[in-house]
Amino acid sequence: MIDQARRLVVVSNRLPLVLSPGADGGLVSKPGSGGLVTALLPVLRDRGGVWVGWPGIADHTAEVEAALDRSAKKAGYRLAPVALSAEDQAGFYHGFSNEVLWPLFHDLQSLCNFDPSYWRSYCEVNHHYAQVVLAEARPDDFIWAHDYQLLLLAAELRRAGFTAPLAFFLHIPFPPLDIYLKLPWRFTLLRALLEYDLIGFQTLRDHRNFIQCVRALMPDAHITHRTRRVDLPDRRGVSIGVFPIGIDAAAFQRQARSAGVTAAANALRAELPQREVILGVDRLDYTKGIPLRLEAFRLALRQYPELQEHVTLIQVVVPSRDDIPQYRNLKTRIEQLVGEINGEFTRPGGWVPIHYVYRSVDRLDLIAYYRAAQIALVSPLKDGMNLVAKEFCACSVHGDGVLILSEFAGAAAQMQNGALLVNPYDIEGMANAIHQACTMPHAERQARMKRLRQGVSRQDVFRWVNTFLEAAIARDLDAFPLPPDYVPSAEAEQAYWDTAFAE
Ligand code: GDG
Repeated sequence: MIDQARRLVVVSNRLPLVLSPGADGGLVSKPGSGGLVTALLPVLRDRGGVWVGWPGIADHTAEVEAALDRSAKKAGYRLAPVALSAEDQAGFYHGFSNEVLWPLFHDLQSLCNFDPSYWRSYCEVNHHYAQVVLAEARPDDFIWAHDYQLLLLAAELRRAGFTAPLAFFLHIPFPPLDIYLKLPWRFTLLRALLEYDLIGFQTLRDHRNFIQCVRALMPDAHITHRTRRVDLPDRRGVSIGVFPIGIDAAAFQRQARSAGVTAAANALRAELPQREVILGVDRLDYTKGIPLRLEAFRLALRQYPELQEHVTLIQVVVPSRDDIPQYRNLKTRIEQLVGEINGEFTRPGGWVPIHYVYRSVDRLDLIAYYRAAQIALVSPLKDGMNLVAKEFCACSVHGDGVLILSEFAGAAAQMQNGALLVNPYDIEGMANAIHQACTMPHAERQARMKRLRQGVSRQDVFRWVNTFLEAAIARDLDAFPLPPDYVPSAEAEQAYWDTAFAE
């Protein structure tokens, strides 16, 4: 489909930088630091390319253009801004993307607001992104679009007669048929998605759900190659692949060992002597399962009193989308639970069971938290992948951390052999897993973490980018091994219940 010579055009909701007012009244830009940017940077530099997205500022001015030009010179690739008005942001981003697609694709249909004006705005803004791509791209470029904000982009580009190869990666889950069916625009959206040439999902679960929707809703679709190809009359075939995203594991390891992080982690540990530090790090989001996690921690302290004064939960919550009422309510609920739990258990000797941090922390402080913690508690109700789980393992440089991970995080498929998997709705099961992690023999911790660290290093974000681009070159995906699947096992569950209630 593509060859090595093609330029790469990346399209995502946001450009990979943050613009803010500078001292001289102009704008200064800070390059984005996420794994996606790090991994794509060498590819964009080698092949040359463009990144298309919203610059993060509502008013599109000459100053924005100038700041982007300066950033592009430093970055080594072009940054093409999509100008969005405050109204566009409200309907397309806050509305359809975050109040319809986000909850629906995470199986939380009751939180959806299917406002028809949101849909119209989503269509218009996808058209708008397509116009910028058309202005920037050459016919022999390769276009790689990212995530749920751009499901209609390929259809918009094809309508305009654009013929270059188009690929798409969905960072969040794809829902099962019964849930997808609730979407009033289900046929249009699915047909539009199939205008891409390659669609990548995080896990086999998402791939299975997608194929199930295509089978049910598109009787004219022909599904072949062990469900990795969909053909429709009068269209070119679409390849469907599974590409679990990774992190820049080497960078996390290097930074976790650096002198600054070591000192910060030691200082944190010194404040919490003789305690197991359990860590939770999440954006403020109802999909991350924070209230149920706090309830499980409370139950663990009640059910296993020997844990009291010996464990501390550090919960970092990063503010996000706090203009949506559900997010504000979630914050109130979290703060109420933290207050209740600290009120119930805090002891005069200085032990406070939960240290609650509600702000964004800088990257090195985050890595210091990862390194200082012995246990990470990652319990989303559903998650495309969950990078926090992988980052914790990369930073557990002594190799003795324990990862408690939701079986509904995409990461569970790759990490099931090392993590303690939990059902985030099962408060008792999570409380037992907390106890199990706190009392796990050192040798078992090391054996589990070794497997996890090997996996995270091997399947890093560079491999993810390369595999995705290779899949885009290949005519079919038969040569690409499928990643492991995760399905709960009845035997393991029975064994768990047997031991949980054994005298
Ligand atoms: C979407 C999908 C999928 C968090 N707090 C701070 C901070 N972070 C960084 C973490 C991590 C990232 O944010 C969060 O990534 P997640 O994967 O956990 O979640 P989403 O933001 O929901 O991402 C998800 C991902 O896309 C990639 O495909 O895994 O399933 O929902 O990298 O380190 N970084 C800093 N300070 C913080 O306070 N510097």
